[in-house]
Amino acid sequence: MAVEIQRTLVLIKPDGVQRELVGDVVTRFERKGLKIVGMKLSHLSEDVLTEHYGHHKEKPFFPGLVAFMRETPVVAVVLEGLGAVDEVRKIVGSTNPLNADAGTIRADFSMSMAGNIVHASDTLENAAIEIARFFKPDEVFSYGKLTDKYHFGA
Ligand code: FUP
Repeated sequence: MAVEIQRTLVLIKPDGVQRELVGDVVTRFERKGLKIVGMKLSHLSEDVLTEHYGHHKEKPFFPGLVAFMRETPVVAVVLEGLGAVDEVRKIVGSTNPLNADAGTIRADFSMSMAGNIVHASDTLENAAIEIARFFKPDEVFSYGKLTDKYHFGA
């Protein structure tokens, strides 16, 4: 089956912002060939975080997770490209940086499960939900790149 062009959501979390890793993180996605179609700083509310991390609501680490995510604004990014959801998850690495493959963002920049630098959507369905959670429709853009015509395998 041909790989389709997808959009996915990334959040550079407060540890990434505080450790001045925003540029390094964004560079990894750009170097891969993913297109930035949305990007902004956002200070997340408790309500938005409770929705975003709803699958962890009953876990003991949930209050700490919400407090951590509100320490500073996060950088929210929408990335577009062939198979973007899985490609971005590969670049990000496993949730626990100690288990993440070398070369991934989480393995290379962190040793902390709580402070694992980035969030990335895990499925195409969740990507659509999460993009709509953090971006208004007119904050996500469509535009051409010189390299668009070299999407071999599409
Ligand atoms: P991921 O999809 O890789 O971001 O992983 P999860 O949605 O399972 O986890 C979201 C965040 O909850 C993690 F990035 C960090 C935090 N978390 C913990 O602090 N402890 C855990 O045991 C699991 C998750």
